[in-house]
Amino acid sequence: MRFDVLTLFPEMFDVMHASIIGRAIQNKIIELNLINFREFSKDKQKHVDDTPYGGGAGMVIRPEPVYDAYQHIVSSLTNKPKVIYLSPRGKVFNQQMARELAKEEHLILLCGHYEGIDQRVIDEIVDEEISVGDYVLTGGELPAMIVMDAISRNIEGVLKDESIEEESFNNGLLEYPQYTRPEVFLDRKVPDVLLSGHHANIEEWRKNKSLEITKERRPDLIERRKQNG
Ligand code: 4F9
Repeated sequence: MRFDVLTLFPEMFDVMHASIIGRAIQNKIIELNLINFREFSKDKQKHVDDTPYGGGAGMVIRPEPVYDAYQHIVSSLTNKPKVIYLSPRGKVFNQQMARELAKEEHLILLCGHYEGIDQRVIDEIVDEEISVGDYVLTGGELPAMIVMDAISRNIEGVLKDESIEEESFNNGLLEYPQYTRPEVFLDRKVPDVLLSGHHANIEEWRKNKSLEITKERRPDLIERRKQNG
């Protein structure tokens, strides 16, 4: 999978080189290209923003540097990659979207800052607008990293020891609790069934715990599971 990120703050993406995603980049399973669209400003002082038509607070990103950076990426390509704009107005991201997007071979992620990006370039180049939750951030960079992380761990070869099966949301329920040594910690004992070696009972206990925790904390996920069969 190739990710091209259009951003004014490419240095924020340094954290993508740590841990599991970092290993996937090193192993060439994931390619991460950071494009600072400020470099496409034709302004003497490399400005990319201007005051909003109609008035109001804050600044708006001008359409030309975003469009020129986009053209720089796609002009030499035969297959047009899907363009995702990270925005609180987008569809709220979930695991199903992460699995679907993991099937793409190339994605462009557009990160806004300030009060937003001129609507005309969004209308021209964006295929999908995605929100990572109902709160406003200072920019689309952290959402872009969340989306890339969630997509990447669904790509073959990205996870190794870390298992892709049997985790939160893979059966539409929250994960059951996990325990490791010691057997007793601060007077709290590991549930007996997990020490029993009785695999059918362990599986049953875990399934029940998943259901119990999901009913208590996320009843909406129980309803969604019913609708999705
Ligand atoms: C993007 C918030 C996606 C949530 C982008 C300010 C954003 C966001 N999900 N907030 N710029």
